[in-house]
Amino acid sequence: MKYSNPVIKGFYPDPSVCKVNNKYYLVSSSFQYYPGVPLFESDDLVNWRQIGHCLTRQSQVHLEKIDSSGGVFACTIRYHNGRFYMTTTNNSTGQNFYVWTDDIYGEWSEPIFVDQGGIDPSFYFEGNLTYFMSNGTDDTGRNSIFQCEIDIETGEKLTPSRVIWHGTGGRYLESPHLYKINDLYYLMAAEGGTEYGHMIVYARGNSPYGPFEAYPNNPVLTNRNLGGYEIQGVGHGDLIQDHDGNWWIVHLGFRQIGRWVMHHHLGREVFLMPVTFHEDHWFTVGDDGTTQGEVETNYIPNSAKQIEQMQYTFHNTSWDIDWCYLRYPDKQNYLLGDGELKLRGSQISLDTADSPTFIGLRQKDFHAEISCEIRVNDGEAGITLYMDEHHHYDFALRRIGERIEAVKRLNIGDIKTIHDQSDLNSNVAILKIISNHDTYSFQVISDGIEFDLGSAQTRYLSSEVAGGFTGVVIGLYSQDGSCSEFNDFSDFKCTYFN
Ligand code: 6LW
Repeated sequence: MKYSNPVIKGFYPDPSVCKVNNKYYLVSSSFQYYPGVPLFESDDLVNWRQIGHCLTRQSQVHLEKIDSSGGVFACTIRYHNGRFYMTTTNNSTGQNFYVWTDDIYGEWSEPIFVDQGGIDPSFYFEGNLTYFMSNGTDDTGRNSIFQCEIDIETGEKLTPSRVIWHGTGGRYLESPHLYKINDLYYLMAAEGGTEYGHMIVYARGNSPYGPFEAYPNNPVLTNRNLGGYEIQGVGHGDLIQDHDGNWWIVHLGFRQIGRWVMHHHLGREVFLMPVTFHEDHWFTVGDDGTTQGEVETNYIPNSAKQIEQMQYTFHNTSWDIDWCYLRYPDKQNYLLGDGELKLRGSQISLDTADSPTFIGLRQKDFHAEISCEIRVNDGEAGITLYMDEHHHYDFALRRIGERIEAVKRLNIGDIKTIHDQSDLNSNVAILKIISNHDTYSFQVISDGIEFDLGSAQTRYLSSEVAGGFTGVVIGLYSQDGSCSEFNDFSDFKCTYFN
Protein backbone atom coordinates (compact mmCIF):
# COMPACT_ATOMS: atom_id res chain seq x y z
CA MET A 1 0.00 0.00 0.00
CA LYS A 2 1.03 3.58 -0.52
CA TYR A 3 0.12 6.03 2.22
CA SER A 4 0.81 9.72 2.81
CA ASN A 5 2.42 11.43 5.77
CA PRO A 6 1.49 13.08 8.05
CA VAL A 7 -1.06 10.51 9.17
CA ILE A 8 -2.53 13.06 11.60
CA LYS A 9 -2.34 16.62 10.31
CA GLY A 10 -2.21 19.76 12.40
CA PHE A 11 -0.69 20.52 15.79
CA TYR A 12 -0.65 17.13 17.57
CA PRO A 13 2.99 16.80 18.69
CA ASP A 14 4.90 14.18 20.65
CA PRO A 15 2.76 11.17 19.71
CA SER A 16 2.72 8.04 21.83
CA VAL A 17 0.85 4.91 20.87
CA CYS A 18 -0.31 1.57 22.25
CA LYS A 19 -2.30 -1.39 20.87
CA VAL A 20 -5.16 -3.20 22.56
CA ASN A 21 -7.41 -5.84 20.97
CA ASN A 22 -6.60 -4.90 17.38
CA LYS A 23 -7.07 -1.18 17.93
CA TYR A 24 -4.37 1.43 18.29
CA TYR A 25 -4.62 4.42 20.62
CA LEU A 26 -2.55 7.58 20.31
CA VAL A 27 -2.10 10.66 22.51
CA SER A 28 -0.39 14.00 21.90
CA SER A 29 0.67 17.00 23.96
CA SER A 30 -1.65 20.00 24.25
CA PHE A 31 0.16 22.75 26.24
CA GLN A 32 -2.23 25.61 27.20
CA TYR A 33 -5.22 24.13 25.36
CA TYR A 34 -8.12 22.50 27.12
CA PRO A 35 -9.29 19.74 27.24
CA GLY A 36 -5.78 18.32 27.52
CA VAL A 37 -4.16 15.40 25.70
CA PRO A 38 -6.15 14.61 22.54
CA LEU A 39 -6.81 10.86 22.23
CA PHE A 40 -7.14 9.05 18.88
CA GLU A 41 -8.13 5.54 17.80
CA SER A 42 -7.19 3.59 14.67
CA ASP A 43 -7.68 0.15 13.12
CA ASP A 44 -4.73 0.33 10.78
CA LEU A 45 -2.26 3.08 11.89
CA VAL A 46 -2.89 5.21 8.78
CA ASN A 47 -6.48 6.34 9.52
CA TRP A 48 -7.02 7.97 12.90
CA ARG A 49 -10.15 9.42 14.49
CA GLN A 50 -10.18 11.48 17.64
CA ILE A 51 -12.30 9.86 20.36
CA GLY A 52 -11.75 12.28 23.22
CA HIS A 53 -9.14 13.67 25.58
CA CYS A 54 -7.47 12.32 28.71
CA LEU A 55 -7.64 15.53 30.77
CA THR A 56 -11.22 16.77 30.75
CA ARG A 57 -11.55 18.19 34.28
CA GLN A 58 -9.96 21.17 35.93
CA SER A 59 -9.01 18.98 38.89
CA GLN A 60 -6.70 16.90 36.67
CA VAL A 61 -4.34 19.62 35.49
CA HIS A 62 -3.61 23.19 36.49
CA LEU A 63 -3.78 25.46 33.40
CA GLU A 64 -4.94 28.77 34.82
CA LYS A 65 -2.92 31.70 33.41
CA ILE A 66 -0.05 29.41 32.40
CA ASP A 67 2.32 30.60 29.67
CA SER A 68 1.69 29.63 26.08
CA SER A 69 3.57 26.41 25.27
CA GLY A 70 3.68 25.68 29.01
CA GLY A 71 1.23 23.20 30.52
CA VAL A 72 0.85 19.74 29.10
CA PHE A 73 4.09 18.45 27.54
CA ALA A 74 4.79 15.10 25.90
CA CYS A 75 2.76 12.09 27.03
CA THR A 76 3.08 8.33 26.97
CA ILE A 77 0.10 5.96 26.69
CA ARG A 78 0.39 2.32 27.77
CA TYR A 79 -1.99 -0.54 28.57
CA HIS A 80 -1.31 -2.89 31.45
CA ASN A 81 -3.50 -5.49 33.19
CA GLY A 82 -6.72 -4.22 31.62
CA ARG A 83 -6.05 -0.55 32.36
CA PHE A 84 -4.87 2.37 30.21
CA TYR A 85 -2.28 4.71 31.70
CA MET A 86 -1.28 8.11 30.34
CA THR A 87 1.64 9.98 31.88
CA THR A 88 2.74 13.54 31.12
CA THR A 89 4.38 16.63 32.59
CA ASN A 90 2.69 19.88 33.52
CA ASN A 91 5.71 21.94 32.56
CA SER A 92 4.21 25.04 34.19
CA THR A 93 4.21 23.42 37.62
CA GLY A 94 7.17 21.12 36.89
CA GLN A 95 5.24 18.00 37.93
CA ASN A 96 5.12 14.57 36.35
CA PHE A 97 1.86 12.71 36.82
CA TYR A 98 -0.32 10.01 35.33
CA VAL A 99 -4.02 9.25 34.99
CA TRP A 100 -5.69 5.93 34.20
CA THR A 101 -8.96 4.58 32.85
CA ASP A 102 -10.56 1.17 32.38
CA ASP A 103 -12.81 2.56 29.64
CA ILE A 104 -10.99 4.26 26.79
CA TYR A 105 -14.21 6.09 25.82
CA GLY A 106 -14.83 7.26 29.38
CA GLU A 107 -13.32 9.61 31.92
CA TRP A 108 -9.77 9.30 33.23
CA SER A 109 -8.76 9.28 36.90
CA GLU A 110 -7.53 12.11 39.07
CA PRO A 111 -3.77 12.71 38.70
CA ILE A 112 -1.23 10.58 40.55
CA PHE A 113 2.08 12.42 40.95
CA VAL A 114 5.53 10.87 40.67
CA ASP A 115 8.42 12.52 42.43
CA GLN A 116 10.87 12.33 39.55
CA GLY A 117 11.78 15.52 37.67
CA GLY A 118 12.47 16.18 34.00
CA ILE A 119 10.02 15.95 31.13
CA ASP A 120 8.64 13.27 28.82
CA PRO A 121 7.73 10.63 31.40
CA SER A 122 7.19 7.09 30.20
CA PHE A 123 6.23 3.69 31.63
CA TYR A 124 7.56 0.25 31.02
CA PHE A 125 5.63 -2.61 32.66
CA GLU A 126 7.07 -6.06 33.29
CA GLY A 127 5.32 -8.57 35.54
CA ASN A 128 4.34 -6.64 38.64
CA LEU A 129 7.03 -4.04 38.17
CA THR A 130 6.51 -0.55 36.76
CA TYR A 131 9.55 1.32 35.51
CA PHE A 132 9.18 5.08 35.18
CA MET A 133 11.54 7.06 32.92
CA SER A 134 11.98 10.78 32.22
CA ASN A 135 14.84 13.04 31.15
CA GLY A 136 17.05 15.31 33.27
CA THR A 137 20.64 16.24 33.94
CA ASP A 138 22.96 14.36 36.27
CA ASP A 139 25.22 15.87 38.97
CA THR A 140 27.80 16.87 36.37
CA GLY A 141 25.20 18.58 34.17
CA ARG A 142 25.17 15.81 31.56
CA ASN A 143 21.96 15.05 29.66
CA SER A 144 20.54 11.86 31.11
CA ILE A 145 17.61 9.48 31.13
CA PHE A 146 16.47 8.75 34.68
CA GLN A 147 14.57 5.70 35.83
CA CYS A 148 12.94 4.48 39.01
CA GLU A 149 10.43 1.78 39.90
CA ILE A 150 7.06 2.96 41.17
CA ASP A 151 4.00 1.52 42.84
CA ILE A 152 1.45 1.93 40.04
CA GLU A 153 -1.42 2.23 42.54
CA THR A 154 0.03 5.24 44.37
CA GLY A 155 2.85 6.65 42.23
CA GLU A 156 5.20 6.15 45.17
CA LYS A 157 8.82 5.57 44.24
CA LEU A 158 10.09 2.11 45.20
CA THR A 159 13.69 2.81 44.17
CA PRO A 160 15.75 6.00 43.90
CA SER A 161 15.88 7.64 40.46
CA ARG A 162 19.09 6.66 38.70
CA VAL A 163 20.68 7.51 35.38
CA ILE A 164 20.35 4.70 32.82
CA TRP A 165 21.68 6.42 29.67
CA HIS A 166 23.41 9.59 28.53
CA GLY A 167 22.31 9.36 24.90
CA THR A 168 24.75 9.99 22.06
CA GLY A 169 25.73 13.59 22.77
CA GLY A 170 23.03 15.55 20.93
CA ARG A 171 21.41 18.41 22.80
CA TYR A 172 18.04 17.96 24.55
CA LEU A 173 18.03 14.25 25.22
CA GLU A 174 14.31 13.54 25.74
CA SER A 175 11.30 11.29 25.08
CA PRO A 176 12.70 8.04 26.52
CA HIS A 177 10.70 4.88 25.79
CA LEU A 178 11.74 1.39 26.91
CA TYR A 179 10.62 -1.83 25.17
CA LYS A 180 11.41 -5.51 25.48
CA ILE A 181 11.67 -7.06 22.04
CA ASN A 182 12.91 -10.63 21.58
CA ASP A 183 14.57 -10.72 25.00
CA LEU A 184 16.48 -7.47 24.51
CA TYR A 185 15.65 -4.13 26.11
CA TYR A 186 15.58 -1.20 23.70
CA LEU A 187 15.77 2.35 25.01
CA MET A 188 14.76 4.90 22.40
CA ALA A 189 14.99 8.69 22.79
CA ALA A 190 15.13 11.93 20.82
CA GLU A 191 18.01 14.38 20.61
CA GLY A 192 18.91 17.57 18.77
CA GLY A 193 15.92 19.68 19.87
CA THR A 194 12.52 19.79 18.25
CA GLU A 195 13.67 21.98 15.35
CA TYR A 196 15.60 21.23 12.16
CA GLY A 197 18.25 19.12 13.95
CA HIS A 198 15.80 16.70 15.55
CA MET A 199 16.59 12.97 15.51
CA ILE A 200 15.82 9.61 17.08
CA VAL A 201 18.52 7.52 18.69
CA TYR A 202 18.46 4.23 20.56
CA ALA A 203 20.46 1.73 22.54
CA ARG A 204 19.88 -1.80 23.80
CA GLY A 205 20.81 -3.95 26.74
CA ASN A 206 20.05 -7.14 28.61
CA SER A 207 18.20 -5.58 31.51
CA PRO A 208 15.69 -2.74 31.94
CA TYR A 209 18.28 -0.92 34.09
CA GLY A 210 20.96 -1.11 31.40
CA PRO A 211 23.80 -0.89 30.74
CA PHE A 212 22.76 0.11 27.24
CA GLU A 213 24.88 -0.12 24.13
CA ALA A 214 24.15 2.58 21.54
CA TYR A 215 23.13 1.55 18.02
CA PRO A 216 26.33 2.05 15.99
CA ASN A 217 24.57 4.01 13.21
CA ASN A 218 22.65 6.54 15.29
CA PRO A 219 20.63 8.57 14.60
CA VAL A 220 18.25 5.87 13.39
CA LEU A 221 15.87 8.55 12.04
CA THR A 222 16.40 12.18 11.08
CA ASN A 223 15.62 14.53 8.19
CA ARG A 224 18.30 17.02 9.30
CA ASN A 225 20.35 16.42 6.14
CA LEU A 226 17.41 16.81 3.72
CA GLY A 227 17.75 20.53 3.03
CA GLY A 228 14.82 21.91 1.07
CA TYR A 229 12.59 18.89 1.74
CA GLU A 230 9.09 19.73 2.99
CA ILE A 231 9.18 17.39 6.00
CA GLN A 232 11.62 18.51 8.67
CA GLY A 233 12.27 18.16 12.39
CA VAL A 234 11.38 14.47 12.61
CA GLY A 235 11.94 12.94 16.03
CA HIS A 236 10.22 12.10 19.31
CA GLY A 237 8.68 8.75 18.46
CA ASP A 238 7.19 5.58 19.87
CA LEU A 239 7.52 2.04 18.49
CA ILE A 240 4.48 -0.14 17.90
CA GLN A 241 4.00 -3.67 16.58
CA ASP A 242 0.98 -4.13 14.33
CA HIS A 243 -1.58 -6.97 14.15
CA ASP A 244 0.64 -8.85 11.70
CA GLY A 245 3.83 -8.56 13.73
CA ASN A 246 5.37 -5.68 11.70
CA TRP A 247 7.08 -2.86 13.55
CA TRP A 248 6.43 0.85 13.01
CA ILE A 249 7.46 4.12 14.48
CA VAL A 250 4.94 6.88 15.11
CA HIS A 251 6.75 10.20 15.54
CA LEU A 252 6.50 13.95 15.16
CA GLY A 253 7.73 16.19 12.35
CA PHE A 254 6.68 19.40 10.67
CA ARG A 255 6.05 20.63 7.16
CA GLN A 256 7.88 23.81 6.20
CA ILE A 257 6.01 26.43 4.17
CA GLY A 258 8.07 26.19 0.99
CA ARG A 259 11.06 24.37 -0.40
CA TRP A 260 13.52 26.98 0.85
CA VAL A 261 11.24 28.77 3.32
CA MET A 262 12.35 27.54 6.72
CA HIS A 263 9.20 28.43 8.58
CA HIS A 264 6.37 26.20 9.78
CA HIS A 265 3.09 27.38 11.23
CA LEU A 266 0.89 24.22 11.29
CA GLY A 267 2.75 22.87 14.33
CA ARG A 268 4.32 19.49 14.77
CA GLU A 269 2.23 16.68 13.28
CA VAL A 270 2.08 12.87 13.43
CA PHE A 271 4.11 10.76 10.99
CA LEU A 272 4.36 7.01 10.53
CA MET A 273 7.29 5.02 9.17
CA PRO A 274 7.90 1.27 8.84
CA VAL A 275 10.65 -0.24 10.98
CA THR A 276 12.75 -3.28 10.10
CA PHE A 277 14.50 -5.51 12.62
CA HIS A 278 17.60 -7.14 11.16
CA GLU A 279 19.38 -10.39 11.93
CA ASP A 280 21.80 -8.60 14.25
CA HIS A 281 18.75 -7.40 16.26
CA TRP A 282 19.33 -3.74 15.48
CA PHE A 283 16.47 -1.95 13.74
CA THR A 284 16.30 0.68 11.00
CA VAL A 285 13.55 3.06 9.90
CA GLY A 286 12.22 3.32 6.33
CA ASP A 287 14.69 2.81 3.49
CA ASP A 288 17.38 5.20 4.65
CA GLY A 289 16.55 6.56 8.10
CA THR A 290 14.50 9.49 6.81
CA THR A 291 10.78 10.23 6.85
CA GLN A 292 9.05 10.60 3.51
CA GLY A 293 5.72 12.14 2.50
CA GLU A 294 4.73 9.16 0.37
CA VAL A 295 5.51 5.72 1.75
CA GLU A 296 5.21 2.48 -0.19
CA THR A 297 5.00 -0.53 2.14
CA ASN A 298 3.96 -4.16 2.04
CA TYR A 299 3.19 -4.02 5.78
CA ILE A 300 -0.33 -2.84 4.88
CA PRO A 301 -2.41 -4.63 2.21
CA ASN A 302 -3.15 -2.79 -1.04
CA SER A 303 -6.87 -3.05 -0.27
CA ALA A 304 -6.44 -0.60 2.63
CA LYS A 305 -7.40 3.01 1.94
CA GLN A 306 -6.29 6.19 3.61
CA ILE A 307 -9.30 8.46 3.95
CA GLU A 308 -9.01 12.10 4.88
CA GLN A 309 -11.74 14.34 6.24
CA MET A 310 -11.76 17.34 3.92
CA GLN A 311 -14.41 19.50 5.56
CA TYR A 312 -15.14 20.49 9.16
CA THR A 313 -18.45 22.17 10.05
CA PHE A 314 -20.56 22.72 13.16
CA HIS A 315 -22.60 19.71 12.04
CA ASN A 316 -19.88 17.12 11.50
CA THR A 317 -17.70 18.01 14.50
CA SER A 318 -18.27 17.50 18.19
CA TRP A 319 -17.78 20.42 20.57
CA ASP A 320 -16.19 18.12 23.15
CA ILE A 321 -13.94 16.14 20.85
CA ASP A 322 -12.76 18.34 17.97
CA TRP A 323 -12.83 21.84 19.48
CA CYS A 324 -10.55 23.30 22.11
CA TYR A 325 -10.31 26.29 24.44
CA LEU A 326 -7.43 28.38 25.70
CA ARG A 327 -6.89 27.27 29.31
CA TYR A 328 -10.09 26.85 31.33
CA PRO A 329 -13.00 28.58 29.63
CA ASP A 330 -15.65 30.50 31.51
CA LYS A 331 -18.45 28.26 30.24
CA GLN A 332 -21.09 30.96 30.87
CA ASN A 333 -19.80 32.80 27.79
CA TYR A 334 -20.38 29.87 25.42
CA LEU A 335 -23.66 28.54 24.06
CA LEU A 336 -22.74 25.46 22.08
CA GLY A 337 -25.80 24.67 20.02
CA ASP A 338 -26.76 22.10 17.49
CA GLY A 339 -25.20 23.61 14.36
CA GLU A 340 -24.72 27.06 15.85
CA LEU A 341 -22.55 28.85 18.35
CA LYS A 342 -23.04 31.93 20.50
CA LEU A 343 -20.11 33.61 22.19
CA ARG A 344 -20.04 36.43 24.70
CA GLY A 345 -16.89 38.49 25.13
CA SER A 346 -15.28 38.99 28.53
CA GLN A 347 -12.73 41.46 29.88
CA ILE A 348 -10.01 39.06 28.73
CA SER A 349 -8.55 39.81 25.30
CA LEU A 350 -6.81 37.52 22.82
CA ASP A 351 -3.58 39.37 23.67
CA THR A 352 -3.26 37.91 27.16
CA ALA A 353 -2.05 34.52 28.38
CA ASP A 354 -5.43 33.79 29.87
CA SER A 355 -8.77 32.38 28.73
CA PRO A 356 -10.47 34.79 26.32
CA THR A 357 -13.81 33.69 24.85
CA PHE A 358 -12.33 31.45 22.16
CA ILE A 359 -13.12 28.02 20.73
CA GLY A 360 -10.92 26.56 18.01
CA LEU A 361 -9.99 23.80 15.61
CA ARG A 362 -6.40 23.10 14.67
CA GLN A 363 -5.47 24.16 11.13
CA LYS A 364 -4.69 20.86 9.46
CA ASP A 365 -3.35 21.79 6.07
CA PHE A 366 -1.98 24.68 4.03
CA HIS A 367 -4.74 24.96 1.42
CA ALA A 368 -8.06 25.77 3.00
CA GLU A 369 -11.12 27.95 2.79
CA ILE A 370 -12.50 28.96 6.16
CA SER A 371 -15.83 30.76 6.38
CA CYS A 372 -18.45 31.62 8.95
CA GLU A 373 -21.54 33.80 9.08
CA ILE A 374 -21.32 36.15 12.04
CA ARG A 375 -23.86 38.48 13.60
CA VAL A 376 -22.24 41.01 15.90
CA ASN A 377 -24.46 42.29 18.70
CA ASP A 378 -21.83 43.48 21.13
CA GLY A 379 -18.13 44.35 20.85
CA GLU A 380 -16.06 42.27 18.45
CA ALA A 381 -16.81 38.81 17.01
CA GLY A 382 -14.63 37.02 14.51
CA ILE A 383 -12.17 34.38 13.43
CA THR A 384 -8.59 34.44 14.69
CA LEU A 385 -5.67 32.53 13.20
CA TYR A 386 -4.03 32.01 16.54
CA MET A 387 -0.46 30.97 17.30
CA ASP A 388 -0.12 32.59 20.72
CA GLU A 389 -1.22 35.78 22.47
CA HIS A 390 1.47 37.78 20.66
CA HIS A 391 1.06 36.21 17.22
CA HIS A 392 -2.44 36.05 15.77
CA TYR A 393 -4.38 37.45 12.84
CA ASP A 394 -7.89 38.55 13.83
CA PHE A 395 -10.63 38.97 11.26
CA ALA A 396 -13.80 40.32 12.79
CA LEU A 397 -16.98 42.38 12.81
CA ARG A 398 -17.07 45.18 15.35
CA ARG A 399 -19.93 47.21 16.72
CA ILE A 400 -18.87 50.70 17.80
CA GLY A 401 -22.03 52.51 18.87
CA GLU A 402 -24.28 52.34 15.83
CA ARG A 403 -21.40 51.76 13.43
CA ILE A 404 -20.53 48.29 12.20
CA GLU A 405 -17.16 47.59 10.65
CA ALA A 406 -15.15 44.64 9.40
CA VAL A 407 -11.51 44.66 10.50
CA LYS A 408 -8.37 42.71 9.88
CA ARG A 409 -5.86 43.12 12.70
CA LEU A 410 -2.36 41.65 12.52
CA ASN A 411 -0.59 40.93 15.80
CA ILE A 412 3.06 40.03 15.27
CA GLY A 413 5.03 40.38 18.47
CA ASP A 414 5.04 44.04 19.49
CA ILE A 415 3.69 45.14 16.12
CA LYS A 416 -0.07 45.33 16.30
CA THR A 417 -1.88 46.93 13.45
CA ILE A 418 -5.36 47.24 12.07
CA HIS A 419 -4.41 46.70 8.54
CA ASP A 420 -7.69 47.08 6.75
CA GLN A 421 -11.17 48.01 7.74
CA SER A 422 -14.44 48.65 6.03
CA ASP A 423 -17.79 50.04 7.22
CA LEU A 424 -20.80 47.77 6.72
CA ASN A 425 -24.52 48.48 6.44
CA SER A 426 -25.45 45.38 8.36
CA ASN A 427 -24.31 43.63 11.53
CA VAL A 428 -24.32 40.30 9.69
CA ALA A 429 -21.58 39.17 7.32
CA ILE A 430 -19.84 36.09 6.04
CA LEU A 431 -16.13 36.20 6.84
CA LYS A 432 -14.02 34.11 4.50
CA ILE A 433 -10.30 33.28 4.73
CA ILE A 434 -8.43 31.65 1.88
CA SER A 435 -5.31 29.94 3.12
CA ASN A 436 -2.37 28.65 1.13
CA HIS A 437 1.26 27.90 1.92
CA ASP A 438 2.42 31.46 2.28
CA THR A 439 -0.60 33.72 2.65
CA TYR A 440 -3.99 34.12 4.21
CA SER A 441 -6.46 36.33 2.24
CA PHE A 442 -9.47 37.88 3.90
CA GLN A 443 -12.88 38.57 2.33
CA VAL A 444 -16.12 39.93 3.76
CA ILE A 445 -19.52 39.35 2.17
CA SER A 446 -22.26 41.56 3.58
CA ASP A 447 -25.55 42.72 2.10
CA GLY A 448 -24.63 40.91 -1.11
CA ILE A 449 -21.42 42.96 -1.50
CA GLU A 450 -17.96 41.42 -1.33
CA PHE A 451 -15.06 43.39 0.18
CA ASP A 452 -11.45 42.38 0.04
CA LEU A 453 -9.55 43.00 3.27
CA GLY A 454 -6.15 42.11 1.87
CA SER A 455 -3.81 39.34 2.94
CA ALA A 456 -1.12 38.46 5.49
CA GLN A 457 1.89 36.16 5.34
CA THR A 458 1.66 32.83 7.11
CA ARG A 459 5.33 32.92 8.13
CA TYR A 460 4.75 35.49 10.90
CA LEU A 461 2.63 32.91 12.70
CA SER A 462 5.34 30.25 12.40
CA SER A 463 7.22 28.62 15.27
CA GLU A 464 10.40 30.21 13.92
CA VAL A 465 8.85 33.67 14.57
CA ALA A 466 6.61 33.02 17.56
CA GLY A 467 8.74 30.37 19.29
CA GLY A 468 7.02 27.73 21.39
CA PHE A 469 5.68 24.29 20.62
CA THR A 470 2.18 24.82 19.22
CA GLY A 471 0.68 25.42 15.75
CA VAL A 472 -2.03 27.64 14.30
CA VAL A 473 -5.51 27.10 15.71
CA ILE A 474 -8.53 28.54 13.87
CA GLY A 475 -10.43 30.23 16.69
CA LEU A 476 -13.92 31.71 16.79
CA TYR A 477 -13.96 34.44 19.42
CA SER A 478 -15.66 37.43 21.01
CA GLN A 479 -14.03 40.26 22.91
CA ASP A 480 -14.55 43.89 23.98
CA GLY A 481 -17.99 45.50 24.19
CA SER A 482 -20.18 45.47 27.26
CA CYS A 483 -19.71 41.72 27.77
CA SER A 484 -23.45 41.40 28.21
CA GLU A 485 -24.71 40.18 24.84
CA PHE A 486 -23.89 37.09 22.83
CA ASN A 487 -22.66 37.19 19.23
CA ASP A 488 -23.92 34.57 16.77
CA PHE A 489 -21.81 32.26 14.61
CA SER A 490 -23.41 29.99 12.01
CA ASP A 491 -22.60 28.05 8.86
CA PHE A 492 -18.95 27.51 9.80
CA LYS A 493 -16.96 25.64 7.18
CA CYS A 494 -13.30 24.77 6.99
CA THR A 495 -12.63 23.00 3.70
CA TYR A 496 -9.22 21.63 2.80
CA PHE A 497 -7.86 21.16 -0.73
CA ASN A 498 -4.93 18.92 -1.53
C1 6LW B 1 8.46 17.74 24.52
C2 6LW B 1 9.79 17.30 24.11
C3 6LW B 1 9.79 17.85 22.79
O1 6LW B 1 8.08 17.49 25.80
O2 6LW B 1 9.23 19.06 22.84
O3 6LW B 1 10.09 17.38 20.55
C4 6LW B 1 8.63 19.17 24.10
N1 6LW B 1 10.15 17.16 21.79
O4 6LW B 1 9.97 15.95 24.07
C5 6LW B 1 7.33 19.86 23.96
O5 6LW B 1 6.57 19.24 22.94
